[in-house]
Amino acid sequence: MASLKGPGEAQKLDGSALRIGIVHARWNTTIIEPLLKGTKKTLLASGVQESNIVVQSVPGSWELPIACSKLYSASQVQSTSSSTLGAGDLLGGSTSDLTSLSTTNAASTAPFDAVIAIGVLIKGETMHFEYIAESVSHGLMRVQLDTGVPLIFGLLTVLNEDQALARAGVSSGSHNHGEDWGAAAVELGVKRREWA
Ligand code: DLZ
Repeated sequence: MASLKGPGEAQKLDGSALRIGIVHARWNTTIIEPLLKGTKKTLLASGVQESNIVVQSVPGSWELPIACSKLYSASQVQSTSSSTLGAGDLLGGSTSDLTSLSTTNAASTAPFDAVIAIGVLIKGETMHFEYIAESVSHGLMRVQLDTGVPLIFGLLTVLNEDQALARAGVSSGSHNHGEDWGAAAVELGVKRREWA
């Protein structure tokens, strides 16, 4: 029987023409890594070419809105110039720690069809979690509406590590939410082209 929760039946969409950007935080890397893997797995299974997936990282979730905004606007500039965009270009920052999952030298120079923000916020003893979760959520929505590029919300806001592991497909029998984020990016990327 289908689960009550979740995104419903997967759409069978062709992502082969899409270019997708991913920005992930490095905080809670052991959770981020499987989420990133799950996201890429669905993108590739939907036909997105590996060379058209650009992955960059930032220190923590707080930095996701500015990074997604900059990554997208850099891809718009790139589409009208000969400059290249790869891991490490972002905000003049450093190369992703998860370099084995990162893709540089994207084949396409078109603006991204969708951008996926991935972060994991785990509640601690202070109000830090509440401030970051709310600000980052609003920030990502603002970037999405201001730029017009679909920005997939891959921010886990969990109360403890067990909840995080259960949403990253790490706990036995659990589902990797990254797979849903990849599917959402393909669906919204295809729809964005139809809406244009
Ligand atoms: C400082 C901090 C804390 C305490 N917790 C998290 C977290 O659970 N998840 C996350 O992605 N980032 C965390 N950060 C880092 C902030 O997001 C940010 O990177 C720093 O405050 C620097 O701006």
